[in-house]
Amino acid sequence: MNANLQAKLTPFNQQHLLSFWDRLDDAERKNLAAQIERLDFAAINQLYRGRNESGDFRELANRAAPPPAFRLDNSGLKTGLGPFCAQHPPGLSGKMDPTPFSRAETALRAGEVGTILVAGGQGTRLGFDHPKGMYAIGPVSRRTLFQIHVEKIVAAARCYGVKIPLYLMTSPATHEETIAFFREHKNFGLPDEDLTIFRQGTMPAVEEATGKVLLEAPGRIALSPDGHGGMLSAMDREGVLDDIERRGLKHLFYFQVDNPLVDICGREFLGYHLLAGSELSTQVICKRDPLERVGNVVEVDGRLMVIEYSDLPDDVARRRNADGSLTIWAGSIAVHLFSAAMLRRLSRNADALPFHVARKKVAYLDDLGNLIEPAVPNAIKFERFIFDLLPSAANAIVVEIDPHEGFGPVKNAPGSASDTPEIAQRMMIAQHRRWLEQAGAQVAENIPVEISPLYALDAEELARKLPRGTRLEQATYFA
Ligand code: UD2
Repeated sequence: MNANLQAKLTPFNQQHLLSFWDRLDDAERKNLAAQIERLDFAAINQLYRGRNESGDFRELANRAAPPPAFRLDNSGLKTGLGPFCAQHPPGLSGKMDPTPFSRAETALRAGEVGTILVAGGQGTRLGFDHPKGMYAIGPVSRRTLFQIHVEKIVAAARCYGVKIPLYLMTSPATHEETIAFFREHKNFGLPDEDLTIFRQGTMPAVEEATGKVLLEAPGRIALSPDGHGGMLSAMDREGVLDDIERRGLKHLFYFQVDNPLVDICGREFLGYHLLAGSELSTQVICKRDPLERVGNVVEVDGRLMVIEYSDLPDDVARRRNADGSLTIWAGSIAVHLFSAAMLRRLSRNADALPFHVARKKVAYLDDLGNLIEPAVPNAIKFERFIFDLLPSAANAIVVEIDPHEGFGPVKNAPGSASDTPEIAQRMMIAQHRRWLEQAGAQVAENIPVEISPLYALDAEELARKLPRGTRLEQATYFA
């Protein structure tokens, strides 16, 4: 028995982690010892003790007001949006105003913009046994989510004549396979020096009834990713923030791996972010269903925050205004712009992001060493969410987008009721059909069409490129 480890564990009643020590070979002992050394058991115990205190969301939701936002109908420009309002008197049409576009283009041309893709999730709901980014989603091309995202970045870099780096976050479960996939495909055209794949941290799962850290094998603690909020400390630890500073990047466009429609570095969103002097901007959609599985952006006591869909009481979610619209309407699609300076500042503040508690089924070894597959949630996992930076950000803004132009999440297995690959593909086809028709093409009914960003990044570029009189009679992929 290892006395040092025993001494570390005893004050926190976690000695059971060494129950099978005598059965382990040297390599297993070394691994287990390293896992134990890395854990802060005092902090874990504290989180466990506070597991029922993490926020009274009903009370919070009752105080929540809809956030000021740039609405699609332009109404939002009237509301308090910091310095932006001083420059843009009420009534000015945001959609028609060229200023956000030109501000965005200036920042892009100056090489001030980088991208962050979070891809540490395990994609269990999709029923796909690889990193989700490897899922083939292109309706005609069968391109993967990773390829589609990277092509948008490569195309934008080419368009503005700059480097746009990608910082891609993985977890232990997705890291090696993601690296191998990018290597195999030559990074889909992104230069090596512009791609950083970094790994997020982990947290142990603890038994809900006792607070004991669970073993998943005799020599291995059950660890899971620490949530996409783990990005902040991982960027610091892995030198990503240093790289951002070295390159002089000022703004980071953040997105999730599961949304093939995301408008990466889109000029309107970036332009509003810049004009508002915002440290953290958030894209939202007007929720189509009160219980839609998106975070709810609200204002509480004058500060913006997100109440996750799973935390918002149903009756509060269903509240409506006199005109029938949802009171809590702004659904976060997890697309943000962060100022680099804010990320650096908050990465040094250990409490910037609280842990959320999730009750999950976690397979574990019992005292006798049998692997138990629980039928009901038995364990607590701790996760940080990146959107919890919102209340700490200066001049934060909210920008509404049309979901047809930027949100087609791939979450659930084919055939499910919502957020499936088929639905996302239909949306991709519909968007590209609209672009083609706007550019004057005739597209036969019911044929799939798809456009690589390397061919045209948006409807405008397509209109410039597409030969006049284009008629499409069969499935077509513009590469
Ligand atoms: C997320 C948002 C939700 C809404 C929705 C839009 C959270 C908690 N909720 O819901 O508010 O915006 O997306 O589609 O984010 N990930 C990591 N590491 C982790 C966990 C997740 O990188 O430890 C990544 C994951 O690979 C994915 C993204 O974060 O790209 C979202 O994760 P999710 O699928 O668990 O979140 P979801 O769909 O419940």
